Amino acid sequence: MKEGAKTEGLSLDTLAVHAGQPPDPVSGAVMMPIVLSSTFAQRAPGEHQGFEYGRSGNPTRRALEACYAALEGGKHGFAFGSGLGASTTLLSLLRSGDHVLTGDDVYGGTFRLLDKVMAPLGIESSFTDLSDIDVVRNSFRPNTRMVWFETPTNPLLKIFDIAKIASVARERGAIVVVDNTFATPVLQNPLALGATAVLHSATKYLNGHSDVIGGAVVTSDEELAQRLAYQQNALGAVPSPFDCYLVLRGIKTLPLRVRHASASAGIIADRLSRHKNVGRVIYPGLSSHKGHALASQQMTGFGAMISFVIKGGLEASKSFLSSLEIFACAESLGGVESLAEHPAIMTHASVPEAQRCALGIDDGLVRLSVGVESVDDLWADIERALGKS
Ligand code: P1T
Repeated sequence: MKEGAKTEGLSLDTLAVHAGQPPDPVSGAVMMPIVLSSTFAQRAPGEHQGFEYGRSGNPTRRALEACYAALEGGKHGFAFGSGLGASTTLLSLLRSGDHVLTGDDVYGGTFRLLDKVMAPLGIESSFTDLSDIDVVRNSFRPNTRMVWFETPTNPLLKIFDIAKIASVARERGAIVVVDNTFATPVLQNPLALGATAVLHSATKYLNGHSDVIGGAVVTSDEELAQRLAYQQNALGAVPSPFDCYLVLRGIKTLPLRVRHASASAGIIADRLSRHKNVGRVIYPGLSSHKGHALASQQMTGFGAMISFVIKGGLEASKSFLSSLEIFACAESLGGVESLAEHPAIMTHASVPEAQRCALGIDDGLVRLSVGVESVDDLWADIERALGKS
């Protein structure tokens, strides 16, 4: 796509391939070059061509940031060295005495950041089920500056109403951050629904090949963007040019991967819900899911994450996870390859046991990230392993 070509009105499939990446004006290279230089020559002190020092800005990173912004329909994109680097940078905008109203079910590392790092700095968080808008309204405090939630949540796949929460937050003067890692911009657009900022662990679907740790924030709020740009440079949690290149490359197939994996997840969730060794199946596409109606309206698909309870508790879930042959038993999600994990022992070990139990992250709970392999092969793998659980 030519430099300066209009991107307005283009579909996500086109933006994923082209956004932020016109052919290189020097060589005509169609793929974004990886500019490794850590510093950029200035004609005279202060006279540069848009880049000074690699932490402050880099051409490959700039392309990725433009691509992030285009995918989420925002004006400003920011790339980080991890999802938690993105979270830390956003949270660093708060001051001691501020309160963050947070969803009750969040990635364990996000919980740890809020509970063990931000709280001692005087930034308090309360973890609340945001499914009921009256509860949301009543959970605001005079010092609530930020509402922070995932939807679907990790690992219980709760669905929260972005538009309603954003409308209450606007009345109260708080900004809304939606972690869109599980849905991706293919299935859900939080900014269009009123969120102030969207956050991603780019490690997951955006990169999509389990070979980069990265993070993203997108916003159209000018003041927030200015402050974020300052903090991004001041805190320095930035990605390498090579990682930016890999994520740009991964994003080109994001819509294809997400749609394919989501279709497979729908089939697998349905089959799981009829299996005798399986208890509760949590998948927003099932009509039994509490958030099914909202997900049908807020998302354009139900995603490729499934959580379910294996009958027989810890022993059965451990045996299932070690019997899988195609699914790898590993943390993370959103890659082309299918993964399975045990949230209580693995990704959510930093959430205190009592809180985990209250939420339903119990010993029998297993989380699947469905990849792009043949759904029949994946189901055969699950069925075989369930036979051994
Ligand atoms: O791992 P990192 O790129 O720093 O991203 C953190 C993060 C943020 N938000 C969500 C919703 C996430 O799921 C994650 C990371 N999650 C895992 C590693 C996991 O297996 O759930």
